[in-house]
Order: sequence, then C-alpha cells, then structure tokens
Amino acid sequence: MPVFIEDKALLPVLRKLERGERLDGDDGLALYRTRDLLALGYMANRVRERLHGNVTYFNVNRHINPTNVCVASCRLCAFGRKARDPRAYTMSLEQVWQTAAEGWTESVTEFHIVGGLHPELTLEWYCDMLRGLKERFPQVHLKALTMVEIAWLARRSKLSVEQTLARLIEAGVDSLPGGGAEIFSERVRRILCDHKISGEEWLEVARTAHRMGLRSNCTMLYGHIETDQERVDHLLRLRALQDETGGFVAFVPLAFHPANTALRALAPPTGFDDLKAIAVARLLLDNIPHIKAYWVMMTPRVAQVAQRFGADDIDGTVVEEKIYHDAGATTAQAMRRQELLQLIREAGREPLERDTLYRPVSRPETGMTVLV
Ligand code: V47
Repeated sequence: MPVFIEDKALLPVLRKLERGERLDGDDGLALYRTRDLLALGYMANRVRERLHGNVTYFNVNRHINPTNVCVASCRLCAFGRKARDPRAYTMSLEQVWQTAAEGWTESVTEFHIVGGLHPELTLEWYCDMLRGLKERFPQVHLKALTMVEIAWLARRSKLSVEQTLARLIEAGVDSLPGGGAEIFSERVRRILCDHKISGEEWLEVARTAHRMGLRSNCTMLYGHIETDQERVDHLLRLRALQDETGGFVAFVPLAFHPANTALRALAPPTGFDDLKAIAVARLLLDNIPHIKAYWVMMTPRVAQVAQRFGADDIDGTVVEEKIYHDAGATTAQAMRRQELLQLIREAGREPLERDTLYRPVSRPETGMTVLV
C-alpha cells in the first residue's frame, strides 16, 4: 500500500487513476466517505498539477445583484425578498450602470450579474441593462444570469429558452454563471427550493446554452441535508452533460451558509468538508477543466489550502458580495488584487490572471502576461 494512503477503500480509486481510468459512482462514494483527507488531497492534487502545473488562476471582477426581489421562497436562501419586504430592493437601469462604475478600474475584466426572480422585470429590461453595460464598458465580459433566471425570463415572456438566450446574447451576454444548480436530487429540492426549476430543467437550459455557443460554469450546494449519494449523482450528471456539450468551464462547490435562512438550525459545513468537496470534484469531474475554490464562500484561508487539494482557481476581487453575506458570511466583501496574489504565492503557486474563459490577461502597463 502506498505510504500516503491510510484508508484501504481508496486503493481501487488510486489504481484506476494510475491506469487513467474514469471513476464511477462507487468510487465517488468511497471518496466522500473517507476521513483520509490527505490521501484524497494527494490524489486530487496530482490530477490538478497534471492539468494546470503550478498555476493558480484568479480574475479581477465585480459582482452586481440588480434585485433581491424573488418570487421563489427557497429555504436555503437569505438573499431573496418579497417585493413588499422593507429590505427588498430593485435597481433602476441607471443604478445598475452606476454600480458597475463604482470603484471602476481598467483592470476589471468581468461583471458577474445575478439576482432574484423578479415578478415584473421584463426580458427587455435585462436586455437594456446588458446593452447599457456593453456601451459603457465594451471590454468587460458579461457573465450574467443563472439557468434559473433564464428559465424564469423565458416563462414570463412566453418564449422558448432558446429564443430567450438568443435575445440575451444579442444584448451582450458573454457567458453564464454556475449558480442555482443547488443539488439535483428531487428529494432535496422539494425541501430546499421547491419553487425552483428541477435539476433536469437546469441541465436542459445549460444544454441549450452550450449548444448555442455560450460557455458556463456549474455549481453544487453542499453541507445541508444532502447525502453522499446525492452529491455523487449531482457530479455525475454534470459530467454526463459535459461529455455531451463540453460547455462547462469551471465547477464551483458552494458550501451552505445556514445563518438567516429557514435552515438556520443546521451546523455549517467545516473546513474538512470544504477541502473534501474540492478534491472529490477534481477527481470525479475529469472533463471539466477548472475547479474553483471561491474564497468568499470558503474563507481565504481554506481557499488557499484548497490550491493543494485539487483547486486551480480562487475566483476574483468580487468587490461587493451580497448572497453569502446575507447568509452570515464573515469574510470580506472584496479582495484586492495584491491580496489574492499573496494568498496564491504563499500556497506555493504561481498566480495567473485570467479572463472569464481562462485566457491569460496581459497588462499593457507592465507588458507582462503572467502576473507574478
Ligand atoms: O445560486 C444561495 C448559492 C449561489 C446560499 O459561476 C447559497 O463563477 C450558501 O453561484 N448558503 C450564488 N449558498 C453563488 C454562485 C457563484 C459564486 C461564485 C462564482 C460563481 C461562478 C457562481 O449561492 C446561488 C445558490 O446556489 N446560495 N444561498 C446560502 N445560504
């Protein structure tokens, strides 16, 4: 037995990895069930280094949440509000553009735009918002609207998902974020988010978007009431769609934050769970290029360690995060580029600034591509 493995149940997985064989559901379960985090991390790190060498990616981005008004009442969410709630807000188009301009620097390469399922905002409103952003910030990539928001806009405007996406693409959407996938299990969705589209529908919107040439990310919300089997099923369904379309760029495991949600009595996932989520994802999702340790959700400390447990990305500067902070996150709302560089370097990795599609960003002022 290799000296780094304590849990014998991991040996068949290691053999498969050595032979370059694909892991199956049983392997996934063995990975989730092990307490041998170092062996798991070692295997995931080997795969990560084979794919990305010593590089850790980051980007300079800004989150914009145009509204928190949401017709769904997901028990997992602390962000959404009913329209009559005094804490509800909906930005005007001018306010969205102003928010985008706040703290603006030439370095920003991405706006990450998501919000609630608003009962009144129309598809045309979203198209105007996107057009206005493109006019003002033509060089910035618009990663906007989750599969859930797209399905909602399609339903409200009585268009197909394809027609809705065509309008959004024409208005300036460049790619889609990975949110709203939660856990595909119908059992869990009935409890956590029964107003949301089903897992099958989420995958179908992603399939359509990929077929139309849009790339997207994908996520899994873990650490609530899901079983290991349901986690494995979720990852394998993403992997199956990726075999078909190749459209996913990055996978982002999202740790559940229970504070201020209907599930506030649950204990939040631990650092151990977070590292495991990263490592298992790296090993099972053999066809998704990037695994992102989102520092806002994991804390910068765990996201840093995750760079040696399978992750190759730490996400970005973010600037103003609401979804996790409404759910009690105690991390900062923003991170300066310099801080990201330091976190990455201290993990012994080489920082590489990327755009949304993982192309290296070169900075004309320094003439450098790799920012080290
Ligand atoms: O869609 C909501 C989740 C997502 C809670 O694509 C919660 O690059 C934990 O999707 N506790 C939003 N999670 C975040 C997201 C994301 C973040 C960073 C990068 C990317 C990307 C995507 O957060 C939601 C939902 O799945 N969420 N409420 C909560 N209480």
